[in-house]
Amino acid sequence: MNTPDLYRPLTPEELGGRLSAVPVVAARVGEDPARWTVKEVGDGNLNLVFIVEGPVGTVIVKQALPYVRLVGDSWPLPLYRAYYENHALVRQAERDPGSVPEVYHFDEAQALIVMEFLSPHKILRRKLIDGEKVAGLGGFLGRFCARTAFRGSELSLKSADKKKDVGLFSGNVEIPAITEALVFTDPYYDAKMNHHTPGLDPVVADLRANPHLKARAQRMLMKFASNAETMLHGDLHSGSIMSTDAESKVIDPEFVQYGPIGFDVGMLVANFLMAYFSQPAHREASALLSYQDWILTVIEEVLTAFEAEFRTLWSAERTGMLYPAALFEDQGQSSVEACSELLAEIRSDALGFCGIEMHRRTLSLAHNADFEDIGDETLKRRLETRNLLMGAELLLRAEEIGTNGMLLDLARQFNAKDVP
Ligand code: SR1
Ligand code: MG
Repeated sequence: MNTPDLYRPLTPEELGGRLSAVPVVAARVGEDPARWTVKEVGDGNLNLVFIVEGPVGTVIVKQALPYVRLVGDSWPLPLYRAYYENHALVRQAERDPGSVPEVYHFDEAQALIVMEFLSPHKILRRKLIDGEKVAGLGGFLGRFCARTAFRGSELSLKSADKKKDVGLFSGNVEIPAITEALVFTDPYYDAKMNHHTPGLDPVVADLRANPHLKARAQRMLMKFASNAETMLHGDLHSGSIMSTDAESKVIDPEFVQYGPIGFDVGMLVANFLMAYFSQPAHREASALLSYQDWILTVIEEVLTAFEAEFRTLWSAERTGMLYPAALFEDQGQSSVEACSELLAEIRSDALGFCGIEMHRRTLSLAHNADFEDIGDETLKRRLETRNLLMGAELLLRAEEIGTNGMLLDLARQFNAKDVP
């Protein structure tokens, strides 16, 4: 674990001196730090991020700060999250090769990871705001979710190995606590750090006046906190994905924890739905419909690829203690129905998590640029209202929305909803 007294947030000026002594970094960037250019480019909620460029090549350096960058040092946050992020990246690379940046070096004392510089990749959220398409996006993300979920669970892992891993990640306490509060609870009451677009008050009041909806959100929180089904990314939004026009990578798994299989895929779909609902503020009318349709296609591809890959792994890699062949195939019985039933449950969980994520990004502390970049407050409120209402529908009726067609129809209905 880290040694806090050795740690300090590094400046671009001192980074070269420190990292050029690490052979693997010198080999990637160049031996002489005097010829390095270092820029701090972090614009996320938590960390420092440096681009380090030299005569040989470029790397990314991510260093955890001991507090929440978005809020300041009044909200301390342990540095050990970098330790868990490093472990998560290693496991994701094993479970879905090529899906995450390669890690070159991890310095536990400095809470610092040196990794592959992705270029010409852009943060996906920005691409969606700018109206850019990414070939193969939905398939890649659906397979990533299925592979990391299946291969990180006792459907695949030996029970003892999985339990040991649950033990390792269970030390990451404060990070899940952020999600437990900011995502699952704060949107549904007047929590201290909440903020929302002023004209949303009546819609927000309706949500908070619905005990059934709040009970559903708390039930999802119970699953999130208690169902250690697999190793999650834990924060799989469009800011945790970098893409070119034809290739994508998943980054930033510092919110890693063991949790329910449907969580990552649900968060992902929520972020595509928010991109979808926010589009009228970002596109000319002539391009709006076709780009919104493309986003819906991506959602459909995520869900289809997730299910198809999960079924493939079920047939080929079901080597763990769950649903063993001894109970099915070895007795001449198919396990296809068991797989379908499990997938239906995962889907319903995913849609519940999806609805909650749509709420928290509009009502809780950490909003997203899809809506925050909208200058016209009336338009912002109208688009956020559609998003909030669809989120409630998903949370309340997750089990009933059994097909992707139903989900996309619902999105189209709410997108067309006349909001004063
Ligand atoms: C205080 S951290 C706020 C948010 O930033 C991260 O990216 C997570 O989404 C978290 O909920
Ligand atoms: Mg992040």
